[in-house]
Amino acid sequence: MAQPFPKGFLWGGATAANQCEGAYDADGRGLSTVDVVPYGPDRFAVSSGALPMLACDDRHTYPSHEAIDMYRRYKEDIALFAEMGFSVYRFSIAWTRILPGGDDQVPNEAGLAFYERVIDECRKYGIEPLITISHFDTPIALIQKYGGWKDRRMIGAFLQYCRAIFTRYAGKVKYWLTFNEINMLLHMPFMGAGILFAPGENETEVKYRAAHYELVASARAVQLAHELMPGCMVGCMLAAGQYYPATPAPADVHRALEADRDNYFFTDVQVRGAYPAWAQKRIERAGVTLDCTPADLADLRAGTVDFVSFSYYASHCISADPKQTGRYGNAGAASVKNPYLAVTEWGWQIDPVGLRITCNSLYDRYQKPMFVVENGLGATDRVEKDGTVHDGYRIDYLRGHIRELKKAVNEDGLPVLGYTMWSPIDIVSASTGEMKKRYGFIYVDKDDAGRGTLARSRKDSFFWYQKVIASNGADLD
Ligand code: BGP
Repeated sequence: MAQPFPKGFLWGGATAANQCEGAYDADGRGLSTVDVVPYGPDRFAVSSGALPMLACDDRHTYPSHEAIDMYRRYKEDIALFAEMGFSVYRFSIAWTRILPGGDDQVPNEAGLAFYERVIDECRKYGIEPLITISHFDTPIALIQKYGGWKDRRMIGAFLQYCRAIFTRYAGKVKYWLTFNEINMLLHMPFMGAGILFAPGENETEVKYRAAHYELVASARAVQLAHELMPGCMVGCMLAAGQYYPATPAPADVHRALEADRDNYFFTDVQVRGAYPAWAQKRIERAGVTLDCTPADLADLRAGTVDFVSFSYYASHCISADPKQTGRYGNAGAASVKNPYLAVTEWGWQIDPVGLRITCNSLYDRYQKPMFVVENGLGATDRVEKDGTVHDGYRIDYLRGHIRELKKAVNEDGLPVLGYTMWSPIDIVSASTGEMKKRYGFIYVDKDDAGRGTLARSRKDSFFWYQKVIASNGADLD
């Protein structure tokens, strides 16, 4: 049999609260950005902040309100994860289940108790929880009060939330991530950071300032986690995917370097503890003044992360010629068509080797342990008469990526802690709000119009992943 991954490599899957839990107003939960992002043509305008929406209305439907009802079905779902052999499950905590108003002095006990039950259920099966503290999740009350991450006071609110969950789950959770895909703030300011732009406002300035506050909040959360939970490991989380130059023309190569830096802007600070010179120059050139205090700089230095986690769905390709940009890439990342790659039904370029390249680039830059916390294929599935789903295309996608990841680990010698594919169970798509863009090993009976029994069933890929895990990645056939 082929070589396995190193002993102790963690296998599992990843989800986000708003995309699977539903029960958006149950047990005292407060409203959050993701709850007001509708399904349908207005979705992108709301996610990006172009169309302000701070409450739900009757004209739209909101997929997160019910999602796949994992809030009530988590036991059944975790049992299925355990049946596949998961050793890790990445999920996020909804900020507003814990602090409904975003910065309440007393946390909501029902929210704390819910996640404690989820954590205990994982532990029952020997599954390590990996928790995302903020996954596209800004409390609406804090947008009304402060304008979301535009305002420095968000740092204090975030830390209050962190203190509540760190105190409660200390000793039960080792792995934490601060902000999911922190770089998405640049592309989806509302969904990523609760930002709405006032007419005439300097959008670049607002985004850089918000990024700074999130980076300081992340660094302070790392320090607090280390203080309250000795031995825990806190990671940053980047929407990754190497940029390739569209041609070997030096201008294209330089453009690709700059595009990668849009992402490294965040992780360079989170991993190395300071803004690199090129980032400072970028900020200056954009005419932006950061609200950055000496205490912030000290916090950034003291709160560097323990590991680097990232999502990888696709590589990107870019040209220096602005006329040649397109939208082949994951949400928000402009990319021209790479003629060597096939695309998914949603136009994301499929590039398993790109995962190995991305891992190597991140390690060459940071020399920190890494964690692949999202990777998967969104596809339309067909349910056969007997209820089976033959999703060989999903198996092919994952097999290709896991094979390349194995080369990164076994041949390039990179320290990768684990792999949590996205998403082990069908959930609401973050970019489109669809149910039909399915990622799961587990099929959920629900369609885009909200119809269905929510019953769960095992696809072919379920049994394939079970075998992959049982052989620690040796058997990928
Ligand atoms: C990432 C997000 C996830 C997720 C995934 C797949 O950007 O962290 O929340 O959903 O992409 O994207 P989508 O659901 O849009 O297909």
